[in-house]
Amino acid sequence: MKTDNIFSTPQARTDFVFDDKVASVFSDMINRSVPGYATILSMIGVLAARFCAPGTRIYDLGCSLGGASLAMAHQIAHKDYELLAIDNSPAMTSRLESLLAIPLSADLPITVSCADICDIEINNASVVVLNFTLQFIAPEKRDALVKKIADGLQPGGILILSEKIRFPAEPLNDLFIDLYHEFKQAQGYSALEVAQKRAALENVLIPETIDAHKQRLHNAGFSSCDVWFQCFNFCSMVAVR
Ligand code: GEK
Repeated sequence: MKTDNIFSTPQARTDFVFDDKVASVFSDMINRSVPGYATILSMIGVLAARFCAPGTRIYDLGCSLGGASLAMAHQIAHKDYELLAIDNSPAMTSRLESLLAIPLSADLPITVSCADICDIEINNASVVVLNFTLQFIAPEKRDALVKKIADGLQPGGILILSEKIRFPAEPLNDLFIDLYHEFKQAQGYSALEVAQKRAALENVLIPETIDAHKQRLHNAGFSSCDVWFQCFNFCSMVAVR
């Protein structure tokens, strides 16, 4: 795994993008930046194994290098499903295609597409995954995307929604952000790397509160939803159609 040192030297502030430089170190970056990432992936596999009905589709929206897709494909016992892994970064999808070309992955029912998830159709789904992707979608497009997912899911199907979150109480919000920065330094990132990455994400990753997510899921037609994982300002929810 190539080490992420993208923000290790002083640089002019620019908005974060999922380009080739990021894609080349992405596994290291996300493992050291999202508390509980490996656990979340593994449990997405457990959830998918429970909910993936034969003859249906799974959508991994904003799949990056396919961490969630691979966790699901390795844990679902049957092969009677189609897993659509979608990302709008060509640097990510081309790498994922190469990863899937190895003999060990050859019979996994995964199809990779490079597309904007706001433009695709979703139908006959039993499982949809937005693992730290909705936070990068423009806030005004989020309601329509979540509604499209709800409409494309079969009754009883699930959306797994993982997000960086913000807290309504300012002191608690500040505390969790501070503890998160301590976590990043414990993962080997310097104070400069933490500060420069934070600045680069400021206009790009827009977190919302858990209540705002629950309200949107409810409005979209999900019958129930709740948090199944949380660590500081990172959480994962499951919503049942
Ligand atoms: C994982 N889910 O490892 N359409 C498609 N993809 C998009 C869009 C869009 N409109 N906007 C952003 N992305 C992955 C991790 S990373 C999270 C997801 C992170 C993609 C973007 O290109 C990137 O690959 C991904 O969403 C977000 O389980 O880096 O914190």
